[in-house]
Amino acid sequence: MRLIKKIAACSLTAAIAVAAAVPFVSSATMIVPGADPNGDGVIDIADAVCIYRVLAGKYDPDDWSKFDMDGNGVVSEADAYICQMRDAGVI
Ligand SMILES: [Ca+2]
Ligand SMILES: [Ca+2]
Repeated sequence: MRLIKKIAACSLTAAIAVAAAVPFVSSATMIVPGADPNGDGVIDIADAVCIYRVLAGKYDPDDWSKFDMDGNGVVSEADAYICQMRDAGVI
């Protein structure tokens, strides 16, 4: 009985981990074409820094679409996270 509980707990943990990872992978792999905050043709950590500068109010861009990496219509930390993931080679 105790072994069954452990197996069930492990299975539940694995299912939760997969469910938590799927939204990040699916949204992070879908970078909108043309989205490139600093416009240098490469998505890297410098783009994440640009997004954080915008979010901090240090920079007011003319074209917000370049900063919306996932194309959800909102520029947020998630867009900076996508740049960091690309820079790290995860996506
Ligand atoms: Ca760039
Ligand atoms: Ca976005």
